[in-house]
Amino acid sequence: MSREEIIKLTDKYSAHNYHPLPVVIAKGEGVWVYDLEGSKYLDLLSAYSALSHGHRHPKIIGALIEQAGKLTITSRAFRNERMGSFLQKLCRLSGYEKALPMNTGTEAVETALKAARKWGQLRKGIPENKGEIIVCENNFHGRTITVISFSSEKQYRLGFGPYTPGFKIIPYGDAAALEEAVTENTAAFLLEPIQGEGGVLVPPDGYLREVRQITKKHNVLLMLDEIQTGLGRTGKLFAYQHEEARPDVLILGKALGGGVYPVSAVLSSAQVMDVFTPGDHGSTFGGNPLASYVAEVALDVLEEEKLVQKSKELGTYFQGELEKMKSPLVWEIRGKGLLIGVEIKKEHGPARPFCEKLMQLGLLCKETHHQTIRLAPPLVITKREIDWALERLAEVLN
Ligand code: IF1
Repeated sequence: MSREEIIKLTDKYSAHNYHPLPVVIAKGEGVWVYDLEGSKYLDLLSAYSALSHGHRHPKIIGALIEQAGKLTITSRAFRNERMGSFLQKLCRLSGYEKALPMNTGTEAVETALKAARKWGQLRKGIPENKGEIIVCENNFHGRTITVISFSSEKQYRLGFGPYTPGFKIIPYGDAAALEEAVTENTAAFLLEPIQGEGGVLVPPDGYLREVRQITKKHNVLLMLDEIQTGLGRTGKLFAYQHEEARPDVLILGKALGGGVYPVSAVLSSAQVMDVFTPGDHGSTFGGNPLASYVAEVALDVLEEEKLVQKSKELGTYFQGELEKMKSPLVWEIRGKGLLIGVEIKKEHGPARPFCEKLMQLGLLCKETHHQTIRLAPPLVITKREIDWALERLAEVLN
């Protein structure tokens, strides 16, 4: 089938909940993807950080094939040999006592919200149905009814009511607003250390540290959604480490699946996690042996290939070179490590046409929040490949 035929077929049968760029990707390897005609593109989106290890990392694909030849899904009704060792690896790496494996990011967020509500009731003594969870304006935590119930983005909510109650929205980056919003019924504060979909928004220095102090003082769980920022994306293993604002609950997804399989997890202390008893919560696929082995090996690769360090060094380089361009079209360049947002000045129109031009030059990226081009390559990218991207970015931005 031709590109046009595939697009037509897809649009005929698929719900129209996306507006993708008109490229049909047929193959991927490392930081490169190839369309049907074999033209190559540098992947600067990495499936929104899910591809931190690059496309089809040989060791991760090896794990997938090895496990697929043996056992794939068991459900949690039985035990499998892989889940324990995956969670041990994850807990050792992160320093948390317990983990709960799920599949998608949104599910892990829902899991954290359930943990927080039940913890609030059982451990903090919040009356039944009175628990509050504070979140931030401009957040993105997923698409389920509960999660969109506390979105501040009109489109994510419109038509999907009635909404789940129990959430309070405060401005992002404003610690005083948190102090003000906390009541004796507050169970948790949930936020992203850097707002991804919000436009790669980095909060002011010291914000996370302050938030850590405030939540501690009021016995409120600090829950960080590091689904996008975690596992090296921002130049630290976890973005909270930029300020040592270690959360009580850490939510991971995307890159945890090594770019091949959806794997998410919630990490916490035994004191929090033990609010879950058999039957309280679960998932058919969560913690399955295929997922567990792939994720365990993905964590091995992260360490072996020093991807966190690479993200830090190459991210600094990439951002520095973008700054040096002094593009008259650019309002601001933001981000940490290899999570970079290039905001186009309003008078030059939205970011989408820039992404379309970049695509024609062989760079795949995606706009976010109208004005911002998100640049987030796989962490396995090399300096030479970044230079290749910079040449093309310069062509479009100058
Ligand atoms: C889409 C955005 C990114 C996330 C954070 C939870 C989730 C996400 C911080 C949910 C997911 C995705 C969803 C995807 C596009 C992408 C995205 F532009 F929509 F906002 F990355 F910035 N927390 N983000 O970023 O995880 O259930 O999807 O596994 O098309 O909706 P999920």
